[in-house]
Amino acid sequence: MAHSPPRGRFITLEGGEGAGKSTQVQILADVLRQHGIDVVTTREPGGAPGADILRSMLLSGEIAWAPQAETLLHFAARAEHVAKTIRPALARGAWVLCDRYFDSTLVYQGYALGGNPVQIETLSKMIGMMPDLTIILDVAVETTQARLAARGAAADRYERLGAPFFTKVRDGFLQVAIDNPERCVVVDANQHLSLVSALMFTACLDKFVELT
Ligand code: T5A
Repeated sequence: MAHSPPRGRFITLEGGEGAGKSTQVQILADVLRQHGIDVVTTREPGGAPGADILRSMLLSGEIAWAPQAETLLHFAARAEHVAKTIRPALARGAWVLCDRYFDSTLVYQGYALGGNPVQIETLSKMIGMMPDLTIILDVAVETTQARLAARGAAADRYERLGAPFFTKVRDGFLQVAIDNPERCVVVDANQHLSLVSALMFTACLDKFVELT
């Protein structure tokens, strides 16, 4: 009798701008591949063709979205991403590393921009794809600003909101970790890249017996 492959693992990386998520997703993917794991890396908003179209609509700043419209667009992109990329990858046994997921909507559109957290939690439940592990890269606001300045690229809609906004975002992610201790690990991301990578892999070792 044919057996279906075991469901893969779903790991999300969260944190403010410049925390190092995109950099660390690639490093962790390489480490997991060295352990023989099939890894898919992806990001939000985006991660599927339709979701990428919504990403540019959200980040360009061309339209000042009504707050509820902005929240719903993030969830529309997420629904597409889960259906077209995340769920199929997990079903074939791959591990999915996702740069931002629904905690970002709770923190940005909820805590930092004043949206209703209960409604956002309801939408997250509707999506119904819970991460096995969420690593929150915590950086000081000064670190965020220094890294964005060093990168020198044009600021997107959220980066333009500045230090008071970054503070709310940082506090919001720390609150998410307090509220969800079973799936969240906070890593101090002010440190050297290699130390951050090592702490992230330790979090994976602690969570997933198949790595030990
Ligand atoms: N958003 C997203 C919402 O409002 N709601 C949502 O539901 C979702 C999903 C996405 C924006 O959308 C918002 C949040 C965001 O504002 P994005 O361009 O994808 O936009 O933005 P970010 O995800 O924030 O990506 P960033 O590139 O800004 O930050 P990362 O990925 O955390 O950082 P990274 O890896 O690009 O690193 C930034 C710089 O710092 C250096 C890197 O080399 C790079 O130059 N760096 C370090 N330097 C020293 N020491 C370290 N430890 C370092 N780690 C990285």
